[in-house]
This record gives sequence, C-alpha cells and structure tokens, in this order.
Amino acid sequence: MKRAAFAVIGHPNKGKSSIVSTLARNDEILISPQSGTTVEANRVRIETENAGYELIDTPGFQRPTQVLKWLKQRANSADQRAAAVAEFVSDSNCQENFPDEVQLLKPVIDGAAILYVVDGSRPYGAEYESEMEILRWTGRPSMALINPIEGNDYVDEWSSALAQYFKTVRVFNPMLAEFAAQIELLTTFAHLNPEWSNNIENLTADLKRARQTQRQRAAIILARLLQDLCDFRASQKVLDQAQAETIQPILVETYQNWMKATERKAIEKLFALYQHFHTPLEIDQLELPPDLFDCEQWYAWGLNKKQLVAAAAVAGMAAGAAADLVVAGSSFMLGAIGGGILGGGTAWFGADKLLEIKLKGLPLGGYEASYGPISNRNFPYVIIGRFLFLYQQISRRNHAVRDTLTVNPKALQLQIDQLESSQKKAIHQVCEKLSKQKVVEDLDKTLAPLFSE
Ligand SMILES: Nc1nc2c(ncn2[C@@H]2O[C@H](COP(=O)(O)OP(=O)(O)OP(=O)(O)O)[C@@H](O)[C@H]2O)c(=O)[nH]1
Ligand SMILES: [Mg+2]
Repeated sequence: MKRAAFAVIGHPNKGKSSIVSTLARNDEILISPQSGTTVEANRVRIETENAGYELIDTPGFQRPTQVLKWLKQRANSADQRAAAVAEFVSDSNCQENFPDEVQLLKPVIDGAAILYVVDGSRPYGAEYESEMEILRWTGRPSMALINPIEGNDYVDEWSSALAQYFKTVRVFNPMLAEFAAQIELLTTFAHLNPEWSNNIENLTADLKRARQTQRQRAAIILARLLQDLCDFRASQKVLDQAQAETIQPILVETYQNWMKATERKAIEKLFALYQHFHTPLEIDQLELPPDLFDCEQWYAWGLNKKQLVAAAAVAGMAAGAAADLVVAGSSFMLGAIGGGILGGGTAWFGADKLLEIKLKGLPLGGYEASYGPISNRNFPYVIIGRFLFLYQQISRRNHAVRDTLTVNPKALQLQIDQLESSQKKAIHQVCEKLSKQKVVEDLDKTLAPLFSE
C-alpha cells in the first residue's frame, strides 16, 4: 500500500509547524511567534495500527522571486519545469544562496505532495504568486490550507486567489480544529492521489478506533486512582500512646504526600495517553481541607451537602443513612463555632475532622499507629471531578497549543446529571462503596459514561 507524504509549505510564520504538530499529535515540534523558527525540513512519521503517512515541516520561503527567476532561466517550456526545480535543489550554489527554498522543495522533488499554508487573517498580496508558481512548477499533487490565525477577515479573498493555483482549498485552524475536522482534512488528502486512498481510509479508521481506546484507558486510570486514594492509609509501629502522638505529624505528612503524588502520577499517565508530554499544568495540590462538606474550595470539585444527600437517595441508601449525611455535615457547625480554634490551631486539629490517628494493639506487643483511609462520602466525587476536568481539557487540546493548562473547575454534578438515571445510580453506588474501602469490580466500566467525546 502506498504511503502518503505531505510537505507543509508557505511563508514564514503562517502556522506550518502548528499544522504538523496538531495533525501528528506531537508536542515536540518547535512553534514560536518568531519568524524563521523552522530552518530545516523535518520529517515526522505518523504511524497507526494499519497505516501511516509522513508530514514534512519546512522552513518558510525567503526569496521566492529570485528563485523563480533562476528557474525561468532553466526552462523554456512547461515540460522542462519540474526538471528545473530538481536542478535547483541539487545545485550547490543554490544550496548556499537559497538554503530555505532548497530545504522546502527537496521533499517535494523526492515525491511528497504539497500543503500550501496561508494566513486568512492577513490580506492576500501578489508577492505570494512567486511561491505558488514555484510550487506549480514541481507538478506535484497539491492543496492549500487557509489558517485563520487571528480571524476570518480575508478568507474569501484568499480562496479566490488560491483557486487559481490549487484545485482544493480548505480552511484549517491548527489550534482549534476538533478531532472530526482533523479526520475530514485527512480524508481530503486522499483525493490528492488515488494511490493513497486505501492507506488514508485505514488511517482514519485507526485513528477513530484509537480515540475510543483512549477513552477506555482514561476510565481505567481514574478507576485505579479512585481505588488507591480511597484505600490508602499510612501506618507505623509504636511502643505506646505517647510515641503515637509524637509521630502524628509524620504520619499525616506521609499520607498527604502519598495522596498528592499518586494523583499527580495518574494525571501524567492521562496526559501521556493523549501524547501530551510537555503541557505546563497549573493545578492546586490535592489538599485535604478540614471538612470535605463545607470547605468552599471543595464545592467546585465534589458535591455539596444537598447534592450528596440527593446522590445518596439515588444510590438507594437507607433513609437513615441519608439523614446521617446531613448530620455528618454538622461538623460544619463545629467549623463555624470553632472557627477561631480551627483557623489558629494546628493543621492537625483541622484534619482531625476528616481523619484521625488510630492506634491498634499488636499481638506481639506494641501498637500500630495509622492514619487514613479517608471515608468521607464526598471524597470519591472530588477525585472524579478533578480528573474529569483534566480529561476534558487534555483530550481536546491540540498539540500546537502550548500555553499553560490552568484548572478552572466546573461542577461535576452537571456531568453526572447528563447521564441516564441507571448510569447515575451506578456511579453514586460505587462512590458509596469506595468511601467504605470496598473493592469495586469493573469500576472503569461504571465510570466510562463520564468520559464523553
Ligand atoms: N491564534 C493562533 N495562533 C496561531 C495559529 N497558527 C499559528 N499560530 C501562531 O503563529 C506563530 C507561528 O506559528 P508556527 O507554526 O511556528 O509557524 P511556521 O509557519 O512554522 O513558522 P516558521 O517556522 O517560522 O516559518 C506561533 O506563535 C503560533 O502559536 C492559529 O491558528 N491561531
Ligand atoms: Mg515552523
């Protein structure tokens, strides 16, 4: 099966590398606001299960008018033009005088098709005609992409001009194009050369399947994280109660550090699953506030008291248990009354609301002091909320996007509400089990509906 290769070509700073980065799902490709960032042709292979193709990122045209002049001296008629371009690429003087044009034309001479990239937010100008003319001289299959970098103002103007040189013209924004738009573009590529159509058909089918698998894997990562965080306890042997008291802060620290590190590792796995290896992330550490029901910052992540009572009802918990939840929330009262103590006292005092050190006698003497696991009913929702937010961001983030991913929480409840009632109920039931440190079979399958496209 013939594999396609596309050289992405254009003026400097028009988003060529951005397009390669997004289509290849590769966040290592250099992109920058500085013109002339790409200085050498860079071949990027895209491999899927049953197919593959190549994108070639190239430097921008620097002196197209002079290059065209050079070429015109070498070809008297149309049949000689492609050979003139080939001569240009292998000519040592040209390699020295026009390094950028040699770099960008070489892959085309070697058999790649052309993706010509322009900026739809800037006016068309005749100066682009030398570039398009040179590309036409190669005789290779080609299409044009209009990247609306700062808007659509000149897209129509560009479309008319490009139609003079290219049979196929598409608008494609490497920052915002969703998965479906990327697949659509790949499908268009297939039309450039009938020899590639089988391969590209396999490619798009593979990519769609891979995306489905990614969602399943994301659910598996969350399932493990939930089970781990809900079950974890830090413990240590001690001789007596006095010693237990002295090691309290150490146990608490061990516990909290482990919880944070475990969540962090799961997030890294999630990002790697979507081939994002360099995304700068700004996320608050997973801190355990004194009271998971009432601390302001947790509302955004977990469920509030009322929602939690409703969830309990949906999950089919006994009426008494639901009432307990409201009472459990009365530590809110404690918080309110004892605000001074909580605020000014040690962190330990506050954490005591959620968790406390337990002391257990050991058969051969001495004690085991332990901290955790957390059995607050809201806790699984908090973990789900944080993870799902990041899933939504990263699974839709194009690889050309390089800014910091900041966490701006939305209510998890909204997403759970969108599910069918049986799915909702199943999730509330597993959260209830998790908060009691029960092992949940097929947790990932229950969570799967939360991972929407
Ligand atoms: N907002 C926005 N910015 C874009 C878009 N495409 C590219 N950019 C930005 O434009 C700048 C240039 O993008 P590159 O992809 O490096 O452009 P290039 O054509 O490869 O540039 P050279 O390698 O220098 O020729 C970068 O700062 C990109 O972030 C877009 O669709 N929208
Ligand atoms: Mg570049």
